[in-house]
Amino acid sequence: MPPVVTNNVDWALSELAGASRERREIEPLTDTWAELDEHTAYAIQKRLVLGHVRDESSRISGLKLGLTSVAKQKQMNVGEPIYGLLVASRMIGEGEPLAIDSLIHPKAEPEIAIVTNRELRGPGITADQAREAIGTASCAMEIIDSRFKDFRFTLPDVIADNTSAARHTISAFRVPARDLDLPTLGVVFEKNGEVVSTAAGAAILGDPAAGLAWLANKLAEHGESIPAGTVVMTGALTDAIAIAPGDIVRVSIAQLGTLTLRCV
Ligand code: OOG
Ligand code: MG
Repeated sequence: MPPVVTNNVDWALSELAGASRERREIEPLTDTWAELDEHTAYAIQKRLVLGHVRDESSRISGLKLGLTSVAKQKQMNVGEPIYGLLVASRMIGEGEPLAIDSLIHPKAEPEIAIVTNRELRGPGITADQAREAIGTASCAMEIIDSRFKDFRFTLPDVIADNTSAARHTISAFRVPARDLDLPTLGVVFEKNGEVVSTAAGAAILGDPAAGLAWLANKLAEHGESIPAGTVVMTGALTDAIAIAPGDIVRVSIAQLGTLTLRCV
């Protein structure tokens, strides 16, 4: 129970940090703190992540979008996108295995990662402007690991939990965006050699560029922009799938190649 209202943020931070440290599920923050709002949740997210930044390896290395596809919004019963922070030390290099026992109840999801080539500062950024700001695109995978039991959460809960971000892996093969039509790129997601789902880039709000525009405009509400050279994971293209030791998950995206992750 949060002791007094002014200490709710500290209470939320200690709940979230404790869950990760001890690898245990917790109840949604809003079960106890029903008034937690989006703005406060983003402030908690920032403090949660920055609290861990002690050296270069734990610095913030990019941004991520979440719940940008209809598949994910339906799966999680949430109606709008969210953003979170990527941390350098949580990146899995290509070919490196994922240690499942370092996480609570991880799931994998296929994504397109982009790198911006100019600053994007909202409000009022359009998808056309955002598309111009995409320098390269790559095949990527995110490992999400909500701290909340059964991935049950409201929007403020998942925002405070840094949008379930646990690990991410991005192919080193970066394709110049001017050579691509992101919405029409086909996506195949496989687990242990079987296709579990398919999608196209358009799963992300019709166009990953629309996701990037949403991000620029959302950050503007907090007085922030997307600097040039920012890595952005644009959100899951399909439902996330549970993974266990021994599983091999693979994302293939037309023109962007293939990314394989081995779980141990
Ligand atoms: C929230 C994070 C969603 C995505 O790509 O849609 C996300 C969750 O589903 O736990 O990262
Ligand atoms: Mg994701």
